[in-house]
Formats: sequence, structure tokens, C-alpha cells
Amino acid sequence: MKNAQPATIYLKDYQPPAYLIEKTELDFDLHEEYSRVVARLHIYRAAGVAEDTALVLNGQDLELKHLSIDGKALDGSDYTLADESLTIHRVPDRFVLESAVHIHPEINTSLEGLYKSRTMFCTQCEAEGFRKITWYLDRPDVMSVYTVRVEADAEKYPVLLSNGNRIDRHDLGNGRHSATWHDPFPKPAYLFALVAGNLVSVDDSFTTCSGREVNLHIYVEEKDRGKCDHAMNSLKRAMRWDEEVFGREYDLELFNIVAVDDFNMGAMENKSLNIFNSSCVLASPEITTDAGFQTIEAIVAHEYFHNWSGNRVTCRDWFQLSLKEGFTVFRDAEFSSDMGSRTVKRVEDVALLRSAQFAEDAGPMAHPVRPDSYIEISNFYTVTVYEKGAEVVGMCHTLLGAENFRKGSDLYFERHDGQAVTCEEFVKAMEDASGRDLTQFRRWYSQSGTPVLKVSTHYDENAETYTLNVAQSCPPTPGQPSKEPFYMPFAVGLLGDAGHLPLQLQDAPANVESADNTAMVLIVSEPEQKFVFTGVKEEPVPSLLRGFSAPVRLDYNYSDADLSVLMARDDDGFVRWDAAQQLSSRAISAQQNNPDAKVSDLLLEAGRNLLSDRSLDSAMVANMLLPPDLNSLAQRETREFAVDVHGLHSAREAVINAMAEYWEDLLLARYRELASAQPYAANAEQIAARSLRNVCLSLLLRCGEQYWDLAQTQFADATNMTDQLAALRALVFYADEASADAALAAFHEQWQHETLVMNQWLQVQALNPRAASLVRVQKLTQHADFDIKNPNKVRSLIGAFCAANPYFHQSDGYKLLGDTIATLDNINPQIAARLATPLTKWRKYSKGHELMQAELQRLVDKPGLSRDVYEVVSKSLQ
Ligand code: B3K
Ligand code: ZN
Repeated sequence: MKNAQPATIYLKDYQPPAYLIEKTELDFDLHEEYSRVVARLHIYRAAGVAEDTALVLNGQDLELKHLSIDGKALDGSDYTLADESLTIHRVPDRFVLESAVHIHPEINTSLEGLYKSRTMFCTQCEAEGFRKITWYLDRPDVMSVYTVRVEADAEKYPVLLSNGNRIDRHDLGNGRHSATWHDPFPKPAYLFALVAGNLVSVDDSFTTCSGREVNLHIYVEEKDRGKCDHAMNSLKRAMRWDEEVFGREYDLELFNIVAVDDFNMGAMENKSLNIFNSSCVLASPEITTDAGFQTIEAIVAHEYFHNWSGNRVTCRDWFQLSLKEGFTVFRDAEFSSDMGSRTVKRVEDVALLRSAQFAEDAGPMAHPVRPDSYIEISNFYTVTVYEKGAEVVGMCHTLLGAENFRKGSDLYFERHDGQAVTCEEFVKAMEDASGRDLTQFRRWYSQSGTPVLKVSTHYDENAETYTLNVAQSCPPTPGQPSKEPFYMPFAVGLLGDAGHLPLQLQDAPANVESADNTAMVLIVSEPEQKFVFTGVKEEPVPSLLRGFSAPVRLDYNYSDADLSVLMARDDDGFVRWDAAQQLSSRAISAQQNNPDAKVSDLLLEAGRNLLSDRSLDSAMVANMLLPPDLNSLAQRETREFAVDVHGLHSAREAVINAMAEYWEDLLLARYRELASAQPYAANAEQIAARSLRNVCLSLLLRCGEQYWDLAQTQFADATNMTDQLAALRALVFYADEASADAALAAFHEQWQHETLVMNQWLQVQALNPRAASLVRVQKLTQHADFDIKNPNKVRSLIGAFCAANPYFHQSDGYKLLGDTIATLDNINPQIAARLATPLTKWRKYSKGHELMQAELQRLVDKPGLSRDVYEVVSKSLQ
């Protein structure tokens, strides 16, 4: 680390900016050995700020060449230059500060600021990357109108882009050219973007609800020209949907997307110039899986939606990150639900929340949706800020109802357009529009940890009452030893012999959810509450936390029989899926406790019923057949040092094998009948059929080598990546080594020219749940198709192996990760820190935790460690 003890930044220390920047004029002169950036900043002192207040600018790795105020050069005594700040001791009330710096995008491997991805220049400024470009007030509450001139070699970089509209271009006659862009909307520096490259554009247009024409362009390398249709269609669907569902119209005449290969995350919502990881924009059936198509649609929509939830209304400071991210994830999830299957989307989101976010909330990096402090903000782009943040917005939607929620969001956008605000303003707008008091609800923003709802029930046959006793609690988390009760919507129903019973609640107020009065949203707000339903003529099975109405752990002691009833007959998709998950988790625990135990008939029969019922949604059947993944199973265990990964994995495998054998005939029948002769389309119906068919295939391969040729034929004949990759996976995971290697070699031969497909090839090997996969992964780090500087490759190989393969859990696995983090820390600290997540969970494991702890210690002792990795490893060791 640069300083011995990197400083912690606290929300409570927030101060409004002393200086503001009305206009920002930037001039980029791009070269191969350096680039020159001249910034003319029109600055003024904020009202009420003392005249002698120094101007403190942020900067990092900048070679200062020149500095002047109102045309007068400053000398060394006028300012103090430190590692990451430039302090100008005295400045006028209003002035133009001009600086010239040299920077080195050509060697910038952090992929933050201005850098080169293969042959092109591009930028990534969120959260604090702009300070690697020029001296600036790099904070989201400083918003400015930008004019940007870019000059570069005309042949190498024919396309020059920035935010807003292009207002000028010149051929400079010396092999160089320039373009000037102007963005009329004031924006914080994190939304600035620049691209210079040899790109082609795929063009389209969109007519907004008020009749304005918007030109849409997706810029890619020539070879990828044919892979933009899906992203373009997704963009147009997202633009229409945001008008219809949120009343949000696009505000410029131009919307650009650029695909780049080297990118730290999925994509970035820079004003009118979204930059995308190529894996999140390029698609064609031959190279993209169904999941890939869905991810692209969701991410294109997510970035587009930020134009309002993030850009027009932005964050005051980075503690408020969930204001834009949680809200925008909620918006993109609603969009995806409307485009495909709402239930499938919901169970997939809940599965992610449970496996990743619950684990984060239970570990050393736990933080509230609105964190109180950070060392490095890049570490807080987390599942808590994003996914739990979206759940909090979703609870608001449930509590207020769709109509009031829409009034609240309209009020929020109208009231705060052009402002940088806080989570408080969001909740206040929801309160003001609906008349609801959300005082207690606000605790979701300030308290970390996953609440537990402990429920018990009592049926009184004579009185015909059914009582739900609900107790809420929340375990301690770092810095928060005790919690106040949360306010949450708890959606319930009562399932009787002939279907859901009508609900009549004694006393307490509740929202009635369903038209026929069979589902209710109860408000849980006290440590302990009792809800009594009257007129209950038979003892029901309670249908609890319907739709996963709050991000909590539900603790209710269902019998196995109750679970199989819910699984078969509940009318809430989440409840059905969750019952299946609980039933199979129980079978795995039983297997782990007694390896000779027989898998319960109830579970086996329930699966047969799912497979035989052709009226069910195939995607839901596919999701319900398989037990939770290892991470989800591990997070169910909340005690320290209690998870035996290898024991859990073996038990899980044994249970799935038993299920596969018991279902074998049906799996084969369904596999055959789900084959389709239709041309590929990434629509919900086809995706559902392929997902179930491929689950059947993987289960069949567990039944023996008689099924290998099924996978080999599918692999060879597949006309789409979903089917080909599923066949490859099945062969790699379940066939013998020779067949697996043959398939891997054939796949490599076929796709080596497609880097995105090569990432899948790396990932299949990383996820192969066999002991030999560690050695394989070690070898692959030396393979020509791996590159430690490319985040997609690192995530596909090392990230996937360490996060999801049980064979990561051995001393050489921990060492592989420790070594990779140490190497990567010097290249790309953000990715290095992200990669450390599996080690942060060291306190979970019964075996190996000392070795994991030792790796963390080895890292924290490393001289020159980045702030990013320091924060994660030091907090993990506390
Ligand atoms: N806002 C960006 C994330 C930036 C991450 C910076 N480390 C993408 C998104 O959430 O839309
Ligand atoms: Zn986002």
C-alpha cells in the first residue's frame, strides 16, 4: 500500500464541495507513448465558503506540465503537489484553471481512467477513475457541462467519440484528425467517456413517445459487426419499456454503445456513450448461450435505465451508490420479468441473493446497503449494494403497491432532476407520494446482516383459527453488534386440501394481495408478532414469504410432507421452487450425516411428478429438479468453522446421482421430446425447453456411459452454443477423461478464433468438479488463450474455479489463489480484490481454514499492497 495505513472514509464526515465547476473543457492529444490532456475548468467558490479556503483537486499518476489561473502561470509556491492531491492555496471567487498533464494509457493495466484495450483507447471513470485523467474535483456532487476535443492518428483511430453530440471535426492534414463533442447535461466526472478506435457501427433509430428521433449506434470491431442485433433490439425494447412503465423518455438525439474486450465489469452507463465489456453486448446463436442472451438484454437495459436512475438524478457521494444501483437493478429485473418469465427471473435472483449476498452479509465484508465507511470504494460494488439494494426497492414496491410506487418514482425524478442526492431523498419521495410512513423501513439502508424470521404456527380446530407467530432477529455484523427490528412485507397464504383458503385476519391491518383474497402481505415490524386468521375450516400448510417478499432467512419447521405439498400445489412459483430446494437440501444433510442413508421417496417421487407433468413451465421444472449449489448449501450453515466442503459435495453428488437413476426413463423421454427443429430464437419458450432438456442430459450422463453418445451427438450436431456447451459440460464432468479431452480439443479447434467462446472453454474446465481440475487450472494459466491482464479470462478460469469448484479447497488451491491475487495486485487491483472473495469466507470451513487464513496473512504482509486488496484481506483477518 502506498501509505502505511490506508485511510478510512466515513459517511459522517461528508462535506459539500467548497468549489464547483460550471464548465469543463478537455483537450486530448492521443499518442502511442503518452497522451496529453489539457483541462480548462471554469470554477467558482460555493456560496458561504470562506475566501481563504484552498482548492484541493484529485489526481493520480499525472505528470503535471503546466498550471495557470486565468491565463497566469502558477509557480511552485502557489500550490502543493502530493501523491493524490493538488492544493492551490488561494484562488479567486470565480476563475478558469488550466492544467496540462501527460498520462500513459498505453501502460495502464488497471483499466481505470484512460487506457488501451487492444487497439483502441477507452475510459472507465466510475467511481474515481477520472482523477487518473486530469486534476479535477472527482466527486459525484460536482456536476459540470463538458466540451471535449479529441485528436489522434486518423488511420489507427478513425472513430473518435465522447459524450453528447459531435459539434465539430477536422482533418488536421498531418495524418491526424480531431472531433469535438459537447454534452449539454451537467454530469459528474464519473460519467465522462472517451473512445478512439478503428471501429464500425451498426446503426438504428428509435422514435420516443413524444416523437423525437434518436440515432442508435453500436460500435464494434469489423469482425463483430454481425453480433449486434440482439443488443440493438434489447436497447429499443428497454427504451420503450422505460417510457411505458416508468414514464422516462430519452433526452438526447444520440445513444452510443461501444464494445471493448478489456473491461473490469459488465458495462458502464456514461452519458450517451455506454461502454460495454464485449461479453455483455456481442451475441449470435452460434457463440452465445441462452443465459448470455438474457444477460445482454438485462445489462443493455440496466445501463440504459441509468440515464434516469443515475445520470439525470445522481448520487451525492459514493455511500449512496445503491440509490442508483439498487434502484436500477430493480428496474432491470422488472424489465426482464416483463420480457420473459417473471417467476423464473425471481427464483434465479433469489438463488443469487442467497448464495452470494447472504454469504457476504454473514462474512467480514458485511456492510449496509448504504455503507458507513470504506477504504476503497471499488470494493463496494457488491451484491449487497446491488442485489440487496434492489430487494429494498422491491419491498418498497410491495408495501406501496404499483400505483403509489410509480407516483413515488415520478416525484423522485421530477423533484431531483439534475441533482446529486441521497438514499434518503428516494425514500422521502416514496413517502410523500404515498402518504405512508417509512421511518422504520429506512433501517434497511443502515443495518447490515440478513434478518431471520422464525415462524411457528398453531391451528385451533374448534375456534377455526390459524395463528402465525413471527419473531424477527438479525445476527451481529462488523461494527453492528445489535440491531433494531426491521419493517418488512411478509406475504403469506394458507394452502388447504382443495387449494388456497380465503384469508380473514383478526385485528391487524394488512394488504390483500390477490383478487380472490387468498394471499396477503402482512407487515412485520416488531421483534415478535402474532397474526390470527379466522374462519379456517381445515389445518392448512402455510405458504410463507411468497415471492420472497423480503430478503430474510425464513425459519419454519415444515414437515417433508408439507414441503412436497407446497412443491406440487402452491400457486406461488417462488414457494414451489423453495420447497423443492428445502426438500433436496434436507436429503443432502441426511446423506452427509449418514452416507448409507437412502434418498427420501418423497423427494424422488416429487421429481418424477415434475418431470411427468407436461403442463408445467419447463424452465421452472429445470430449476426445481436440481438441489441448491454448494455455495447456497454452505450459506445455510451459519455457525463458524462448520462447513465440510468435500463432505457436502460428496453428499450432494450422491443425492443427485440417486435422483438421476430413479428418474432415468423419464429423463430420456423428456430429453427426446424436448428436441426442437425450429430455428434458434432466444425467446422464453425455447430457452425453457433447452434448459430442461440440458438438465435431463446432464442427469442422464450420471446414469452411465450408455449416454455418452447422446452428449457426443448433441455436441457435434448443435447449431447453437447453449446446446453445444451443455453437451461439452456433460462430457467433461461425467464422461471418462479421454472423451472429455476429445470434446475439449474439438471445441478449441472449432472456436479458437472467438475469444468469448474461449472464455467458456476455460470456465468449463475450471468448474469441472473432479480432483484433477486444480492441476488443469494451473496448467491453463500458462495457455495461450489465458491472459492475466484480461478480466474476463481471469474470471472465467481463476474466478470460477475458486468461487465454485469444491477442489479449490486444498492447500494448492489456496496457494494458487493467493499467488494470483499477489501478481494481479500489481496489474489490476480492482480485479485482484474481487478475486479474493472466496478467501474472505475462511471462517466458514471446518477444514482448511488455517490455510486460507495463512494466505490472507501472506497477502496483508506483502509490501506495496493496493488499497483495494488491503481492505479486503485486512478486514477478513479482523
Ligand atoms: N456503474 C457501473 C459500475 C462501475 C463499477 C466501478 N468499479 C456499471 C453498472 O452498475 O451499471
Ligand atoms: Zn448499474
